[in-house]
Amino acid sequence: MSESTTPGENVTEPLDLDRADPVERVLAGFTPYPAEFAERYRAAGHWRGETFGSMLRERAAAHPDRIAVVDPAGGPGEDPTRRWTYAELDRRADRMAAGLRARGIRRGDRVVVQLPNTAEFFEVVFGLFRIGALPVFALPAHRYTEISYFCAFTGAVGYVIPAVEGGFDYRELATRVQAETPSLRHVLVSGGDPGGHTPLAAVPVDPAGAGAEGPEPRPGDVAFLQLSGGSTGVPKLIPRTHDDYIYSLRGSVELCGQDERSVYLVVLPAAHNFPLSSPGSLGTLYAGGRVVLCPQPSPETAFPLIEREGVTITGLVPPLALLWLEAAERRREGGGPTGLESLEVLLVGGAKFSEEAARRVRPVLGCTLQQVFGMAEGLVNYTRLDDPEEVVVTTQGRPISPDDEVRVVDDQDQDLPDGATGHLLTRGPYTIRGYWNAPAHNAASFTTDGFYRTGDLVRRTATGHLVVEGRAKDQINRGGEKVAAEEIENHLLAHPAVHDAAVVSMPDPYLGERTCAYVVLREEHRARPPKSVELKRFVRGRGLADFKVPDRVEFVDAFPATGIGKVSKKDLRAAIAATLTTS
Ligand code: OOB
Repeated sequence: MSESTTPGENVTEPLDLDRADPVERVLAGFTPYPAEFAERYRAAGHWRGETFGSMLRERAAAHPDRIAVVDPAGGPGEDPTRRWTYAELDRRADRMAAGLRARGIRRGDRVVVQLPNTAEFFEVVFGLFRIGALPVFALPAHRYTEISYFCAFTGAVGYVIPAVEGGFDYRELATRVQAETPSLRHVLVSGGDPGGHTPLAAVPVDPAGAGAEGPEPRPGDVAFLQLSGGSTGVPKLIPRTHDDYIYSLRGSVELCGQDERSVYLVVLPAAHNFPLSSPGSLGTLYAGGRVVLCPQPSPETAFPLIEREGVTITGLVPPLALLWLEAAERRREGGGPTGLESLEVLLVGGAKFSEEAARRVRPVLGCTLQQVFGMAEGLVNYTRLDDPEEVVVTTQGRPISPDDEVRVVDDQDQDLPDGATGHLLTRGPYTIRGYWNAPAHNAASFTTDGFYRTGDLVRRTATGHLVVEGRAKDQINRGGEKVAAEEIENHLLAHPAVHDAAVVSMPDPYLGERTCAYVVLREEHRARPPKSVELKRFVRGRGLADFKVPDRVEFVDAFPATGIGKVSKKDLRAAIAATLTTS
């Protein structure tokens, strides 16, 4: 661990990005479902040969005038809210697809999409889906380190950004990344001054124009690359196909009781798997419902939108659910209505939701809680709408599909009985068989017969529900935002005073966990150690998402060791937890 690695270094056998055909390049990094499984999933009716392009086309034909997307922070005017019908979204996707094709973007090409919760997100993503180019779903919080890695590792030809958002200038970031990434030909800027790049608004063209035709993607094609929460030095990319993802949408829509009357509020960053597909915006569009974009997750922004737009369903990570519960309680104490009367279902997931908070959802928010335990790699568990309240508040649900195979095993991969806590392994019709272009990681993250090692420690109840008991992967779950310990350790190790670093979780009443970096200094720096804040500033200065900067830094002379001489993170976690309870 004291060896410093830079992003990209621990990826073996890098893909030949000079291969001429972009589709071939994607395929070369993709582990397909074995034929007998694919046949089984088709025969069961899970995979129905749909693509995102055809899905939107069909919905637009069936109900062209129904509202698909509502963006309250839209263009200038008295009521700046933009409302796009299904026909409008479909037309915009066609025009975007044609414009992207006319600029040379082809089926199989990768395009990093880093947009806030705006209507353009859907215009761009469906435009890309339609030509079979792959969105790479970056989060707004990602910075130079992550973005430059995604662009280089995927050989991205495009990068789509806002101009300035949350005080951060994405155009400057794009300029820097573009200068270093030969493949990156197109930087498209949504809204505001494009700052020398191409305005996104200049891309769409009439699809009837020349040069706009091209091959359509197939249902078994990779539709996009999602990001893994990760536990290694660099994030891994998750290839999801149209077939598998649309199946997870259909299943989610059913289990969450969604239909054309559903109004889903996108509170979390739109590109994350949870608000995208559980059932999320794409599930809502699948069901023919309405997607409302929330520019900020705070109750001050979200509550008035819920009231005005008649939102029926939304998804939150536990810290936000706590914040909403507090705000709604204050409104109730004030004697007035909460304004949340339209809300029927609240999904909470991404991190463990405490039983105590879960019990408050129905009385305080007046809606049904559904716990979600999902992962961008595939498997998603939901508590059911008709589960007894005890099950809803004490478990993280059960899998979507009868064909989700779930194993709970000990350290030797031996199956454990119900009630015992062990490692969760899973395989099924919407769980990947491998990360994209990462053979070494895949050997460790999947069993030889294709089960994904989730890194989660769970127990299964007699009813088949899963309870998340902990984690074996070296990751901190900061209220749903995942921090890979190794990635942060590598950044700390780049500091001249740092001899060794070990990043662990520490308990936090609000986020569940925060990050604590234990640091051993080099001999010569021990007399005059750097301040914690200096190390935090150093990590931030490396240009990475803010949520990854350690919350606390502790200096020690040496790390506790396990029996075989590895750093005992268990002991470090216990030490910081003890420090926090006594201080
Ligand atoms: C969701 O996806 P990711 O890919 O950001 O993170 C997956 C990991 C899981 O392996 C687990 O460690 C943790 O997040 N997790 C939970 C949880 N939901 C996710 N841990 C405890 N309780 C839960 N309810 O986080 C995600 C994807 C789709 C839907 C919902 C969440």
